[in-house]
Amino acid sequence: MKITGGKVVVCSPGRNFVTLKLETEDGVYGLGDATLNGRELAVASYLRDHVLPLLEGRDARRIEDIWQFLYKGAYWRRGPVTMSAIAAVDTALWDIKGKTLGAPVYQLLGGASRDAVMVYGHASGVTIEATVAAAGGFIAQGYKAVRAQCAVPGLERVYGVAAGRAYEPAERGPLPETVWSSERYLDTVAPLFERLRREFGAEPHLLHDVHHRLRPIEAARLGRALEPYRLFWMEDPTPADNQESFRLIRQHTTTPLAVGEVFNTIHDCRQLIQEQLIDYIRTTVVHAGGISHLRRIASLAELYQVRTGSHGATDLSPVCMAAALHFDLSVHNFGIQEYMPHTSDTDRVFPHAYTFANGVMHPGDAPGLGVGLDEALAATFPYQPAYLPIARLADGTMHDW
Ligand code: KDG
Ligand code: MG
Repeated sequence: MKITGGKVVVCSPGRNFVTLKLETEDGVYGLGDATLNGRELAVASYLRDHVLPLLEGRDARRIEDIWQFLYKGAYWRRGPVTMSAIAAVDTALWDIKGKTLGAPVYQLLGGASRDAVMVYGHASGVTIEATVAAAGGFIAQGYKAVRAQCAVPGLERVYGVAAGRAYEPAERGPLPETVWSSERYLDTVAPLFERLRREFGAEPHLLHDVHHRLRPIEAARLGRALEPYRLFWMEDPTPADNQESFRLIRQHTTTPLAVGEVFNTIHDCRQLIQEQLIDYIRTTVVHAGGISHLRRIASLAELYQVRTGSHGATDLSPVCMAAALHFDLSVHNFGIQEYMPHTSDTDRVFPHAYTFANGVMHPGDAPGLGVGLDEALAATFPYQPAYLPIARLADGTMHDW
C-alpha cells in the first residue's frame, strides 16, 4: 500500500494546530498531530519540505521501518522539531493501519488493559478559595483527579492560573512577559493543598505543576511540605536538562514526581527511569516520536515501576489526544492522562470518537484513531502567531520555565 502524498494543514480554531494528512494509493488516509506550541511553522516546514518528498512511494504498512528511516536517516537526530515531525508520520501510519484492518488502534497495540482511562482536570483561581471552588466544580462533574494551581500574592500573573476565562497555554499577540518569585510562590502551595484536603477529604487525587521553576533544593523543600496532603504527583519540579537534579529532590521527599512533557526521546528520561528518580513519565505522542516511540519509553518505565501520565494540554490537538487515549488504554503501566477540553471550534474541525464521562475517557471503537479533519472548516481559521509567556525575576533576570 503505497503512500501517494500528503499535506500539512495549519489552522487556528481558537489556537494553532499543525496536522499531517498522509494519503495512500487505495484512498485510505491517516492523520498525525505535529503541533509544537509557539514554534508551529518550523515543524510544518520540516514535514512539507523535508519529509513528505521522502515518503512518496513507500509502503504505509511498514510503520517501524519508516520510523527508523526518518530517525536514523536524517543524520540530525532528536530535538522537538524532528521528533514532532516523526511523531506525526508515525501517528498517521497507525491511523492508516487501523482503518485498513477495520480495528481501533488500541486493539493493534495489544487490546485494552483497563476499561477506561482516568484523566485529571485543571482547577485554578486567583485565591485559595476560588481554586477550591474550581476544584469542587471538577469533582462535581465526576473527575477523580484534579490539578490545582493558585495565583501568588504579589505576582501579577502566574502561568497556569486562569484569569477570568479558560486557561490556554499560549497567547496571541506580542510575547507575554511575567515576573516570577520562587520565594513568594513557595509560601502559597502547601496552604492551598491543606485547604483542598480539608474541603474534599482523602478521596480525590490532587496534582500540582511547578512548571520547571524551582531549584532542586527548593523543590525538595516543597515536596516535603506537601507530604501531609498526599499528592498524586508534583510535576516538573525543576528543569530536567540535568537528570541528576532529581536525585537531590528524591533524597528529601516521598511526594511522587512527574516529569517529561518537554522530552523528545527515551534518552531524555533513561537515567530518570533506570535510577527510579521519578514516578510518572509525562512524554506524549506528538512530542516524543509518536505511538511507536512512546511505547518504547513505557516499556522501559514498566521495568522500574514508573507509570505513564501523558501531557494533554490544549496545545495537543484532538489527533494527539485520540492517539494518547489508544496508548493509555492499552499500555500496562498507565497512570493517568491529562485532559483539558478543546474549544467547540476545535472539536468541530476535528470530529472525534473519544468520549469523557465520570472522570474517565475512552478512545472509542472507530477504525484507526477515530478522528477526522474538516479541511474546509479548518481553512476558515488561519494561523495566528502565539507564544507561551516567559518569566523574569524582579531584577530582570531571565528565569527557567
Ligand atoms: O505548550 C506547553 C503547555 O502545554 C504546558 O505548559 C502546559 O505544563 C503544562 C501542562 O502540564 O499541561
Ligand atoms: Mg506541565
